[in-house]
Amino acid sequence: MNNTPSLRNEFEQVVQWYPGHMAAAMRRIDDYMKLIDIVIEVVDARVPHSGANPMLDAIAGKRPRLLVLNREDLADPLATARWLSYFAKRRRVIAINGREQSSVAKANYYLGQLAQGARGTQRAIVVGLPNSGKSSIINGLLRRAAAKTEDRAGVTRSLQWFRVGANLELMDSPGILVPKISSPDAQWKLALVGAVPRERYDPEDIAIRFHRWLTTGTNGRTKVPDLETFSRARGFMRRGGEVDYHNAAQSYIKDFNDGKFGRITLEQAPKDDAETA
Ligand SMILES: Nc1nc2c(ncn2[C@@H]2O[C@H](COP(=O)(O)OP(=O)(O)O)[C@@H](O)[C@H]2O)c(=O)[nH]1
Ligand SMILES: [Mg+2]
Repeated sequence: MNNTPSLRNEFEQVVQWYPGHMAAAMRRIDDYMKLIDIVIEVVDARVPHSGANPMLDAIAGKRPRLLVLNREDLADPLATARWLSYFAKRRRVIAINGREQSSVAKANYYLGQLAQGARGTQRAIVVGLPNSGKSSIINGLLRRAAAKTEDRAGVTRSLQWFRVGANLELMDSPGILVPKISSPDAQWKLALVGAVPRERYDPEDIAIRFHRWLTTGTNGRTKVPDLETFSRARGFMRRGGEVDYHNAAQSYIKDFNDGKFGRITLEQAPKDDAETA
């Protein structure tokens, strides 16, 4: 048998959407916000556009905000540099590797600046899509933290705050934002970077769409194998000689996220009108 990998959902939703519990999570953030002075938004540097949820603008309101492009180690450095200069005109932004303490320390520095000059202790929350690196960054920030601060009157017991700067406290649990997966493009990209639960998509679809995108963008000159080549090279065979594309695709996606295909950014910064005007 000579099966080939195929797109199951060429004309359909790539991701089976799950609005219910995510909407609840968004409402919870809205509740926290009353206690929050500073918002730390974590976005995967490989999807700076799709990895953000524009609803955060309304949720955060006028609060000072730090945009953290995380996983810079997996993103194309030139693309990240362009995103940084694009965003820097609009807000405070840094690119970091959330797994490295020295890198997270950059966020510490900026947060200190945001809190400085404000009256009284400022309270910050980390928000972002699932798997964007929120917990890693919280852990990084808390590593230097003093002991837990006491609850303020009227604040629910379940929320815990840690002092991370002279007049800055951090909430120990993150706010989870809903992915805004409007276009099929945003859907496969968000699934590929891990922002969508596994049971919500077909990994074959994601691997195939990614490689098709890569091939188009590089005029076919990419060294990244397509799913078929990858599957056969890795020996993903079922009994009877059929290729097991499903499991192969899961490994493919894992390899992408382990950086084995190189540093790849899935979305480029828009050309800035301000620059050309
Ligand atoms: N390569 C890389 N991996 C990261 C980075 N930040 C977080 N991770 C990994 O990504 C996964 C999800 O991170 P986590 O902090 O749990 O994300 P959360 O779901 O937003 O809390 C974990 O395996 C982390 O080790 C980063 O900057 N680079
Ligand atoms: Mg987490």
